[in-house]
Amino acid sequence: MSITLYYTPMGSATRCHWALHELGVPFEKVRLHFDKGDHKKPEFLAINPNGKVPALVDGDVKLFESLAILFHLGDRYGVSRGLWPASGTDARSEAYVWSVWAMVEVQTTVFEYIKQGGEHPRLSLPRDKQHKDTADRALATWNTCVRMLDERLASREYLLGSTFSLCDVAVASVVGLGPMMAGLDLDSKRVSDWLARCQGRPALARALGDG
Ligand SMILES: N[C@@H](CCC(=O)N[C@@H](CS)C(=O)NCC(=O)O)C(=O)O
Repeated sequence: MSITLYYTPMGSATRCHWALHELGVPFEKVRLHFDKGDHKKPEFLAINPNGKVPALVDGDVKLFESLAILFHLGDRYGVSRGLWPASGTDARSEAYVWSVWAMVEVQTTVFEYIKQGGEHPRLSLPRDKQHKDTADRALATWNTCVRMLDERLASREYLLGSTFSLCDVAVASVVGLGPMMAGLDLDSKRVSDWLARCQGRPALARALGDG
């Protein structure tokens, strides 16, 4: 069965790219070029009708949405490799909770902060259109998210216990955006240390190097 990842470097596809290297499964990569409109061409829209990267073809199944791809990779290849909890276990349910939380709560908060309080050339509103109250609320939510992670990591080295899993890929790939794209502080040594452990994984370096 062959796996093909459609990607651009340094974006939502990176978490899937990272996960594939963690799993050590063979895969092909197809890099898309936004400036050439590759992501809106009919041959790519036949794989991802949403016209965005990442997309993944695994045998007969065509997938999009980076988190759904991560779940698929965990289910299909991660359990036997100790990188994803077995189906039906409490740990599997917790993996869903933290991964979805990162994508829905944390990522939305980071992008809201960038839009309303940041200086990103493409993602921030012009200064005179930004709402300070909204930016302040996003900052408060960010700090709550960091506190939640701090508590979760108080008794565990990684999100699901003593070993790294694809749940850490999902959450670290989002939490890392706060400091990197929005200049948000990680006001917890425990969380910064966990993020550094995740970001120091050779599989991530390989994914970034491949890009
Ligand atoms: N929720 C999607 C977001 C995908 C996404 O926004 N990808 C960006 C690159 S990071 C993209 O393809 N942008 C092209 C476009 O919006 O036209 C996911 O997690 O896969």
